[in-house]
Amino acid sequence: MTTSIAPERRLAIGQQVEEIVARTPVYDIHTHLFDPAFGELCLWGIDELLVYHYLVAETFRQVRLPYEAFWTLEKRRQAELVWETLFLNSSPVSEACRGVLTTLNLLGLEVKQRDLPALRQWFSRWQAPDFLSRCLAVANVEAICMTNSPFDPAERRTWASGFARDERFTAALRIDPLLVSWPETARTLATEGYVESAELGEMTLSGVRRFLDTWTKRIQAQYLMVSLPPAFVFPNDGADGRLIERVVLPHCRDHGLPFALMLGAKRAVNPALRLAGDGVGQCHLQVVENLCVQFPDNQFLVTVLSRENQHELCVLARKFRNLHVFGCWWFTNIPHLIEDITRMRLELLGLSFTAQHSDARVLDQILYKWQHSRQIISRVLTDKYVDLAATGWETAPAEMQRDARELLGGAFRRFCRR
Ligand code: RAT
Ligand code: ZN
Repeated sequence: MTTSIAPERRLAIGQQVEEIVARTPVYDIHTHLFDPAFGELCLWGIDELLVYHYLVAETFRQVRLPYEAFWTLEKRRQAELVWETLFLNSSPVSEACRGVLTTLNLLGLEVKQRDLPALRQWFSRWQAPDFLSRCLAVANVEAICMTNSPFDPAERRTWASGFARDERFTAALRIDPLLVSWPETARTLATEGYVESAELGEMTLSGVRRFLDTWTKRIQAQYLMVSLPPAFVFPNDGADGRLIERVVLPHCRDHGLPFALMLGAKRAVNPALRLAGDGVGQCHLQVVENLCVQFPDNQFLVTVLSRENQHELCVLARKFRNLHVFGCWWFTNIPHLIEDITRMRLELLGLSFTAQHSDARVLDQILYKWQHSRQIISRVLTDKYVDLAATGWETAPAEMQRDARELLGGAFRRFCRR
């Protein structure tokens, strides 16, 4: 017999869940943020918020300015153009625009003034370390995983010079160039003495393995990661297929690290938009099935960019415990899709997934990304607890807290410890 739940009871459950989810600290498992030791790579402030590539893409839809003319502008001027176009000449209803306003609001600023110079002045009073602590506190984020490229000269300088790690930042080893542009990458590895040629013989394979060893240890990587295009298939006889099978997966097994696959990003659909020019396509999830079946001793973290791939991915995760689904990535990080995807995951996977990652590139963005996602996660969890209550099953606050921890980093940590 199911009971119907009185509206007051539903409201009380909702409030309780909202409080618990807000109080639960997050481990933000995929971002493009950096430990402050990386200096200029560590982005924050109003101008950086405004030139976020999500907003740049939206601005180009409204202005007639040639793409190249935009890129020659100084960052301040670019930010002003985005502000005028998306916030003053139109209502900022898109998720990326709303995000700027949520962020400013959470920092205690009056958004209704629409006063960019005043906003700039407010930010100019901050120093990076204090601002970092403020953002982490307001967003209730306890740890941030960076995306670290061993191929990026700017990053390499900091790793090479050595620095005291800020414990709130963890690292992930990003290896896209190794898999998506092997011939060029082989040349880079050759100049560093890891390989002699691009020919994938035993010598080269063990050289690449040494390269991954060095970097995994240097940055204390929590996982290896790559983003692959929709057309990617595995297994395959190309360099990417062989490198994954012969180097990346054995390396991950030896180090006990998951391999994260972010699938479905179509790079440079419109190259003139630069970072804002990537698109989406459905990926072949047979890839994930093949990996999980053929490499049961490896662990895979997977997120997919296409909405159409989400259900199939969930079903796969029911079949393979070496597969952990995470986040609502990039174009799926919008309220109605987060809600849909989170609901579906809870219904198919229970609490054994990571509900969200911020993908923040600008520190301040963690405020809005987590505020918006927490609201939705709370709403979906509330519905689930109400459904349970209708059967007579009462969920205690401590149990709700345990569940929220799972979704916001706990399930990920356990998966990584396996
Ligand atoms: O969400 C983003 O900012 C994208 O540009 C990408 O960084 C994507 O998340 C990725 O990691 O490839
Ligand atoms: Zn990313």
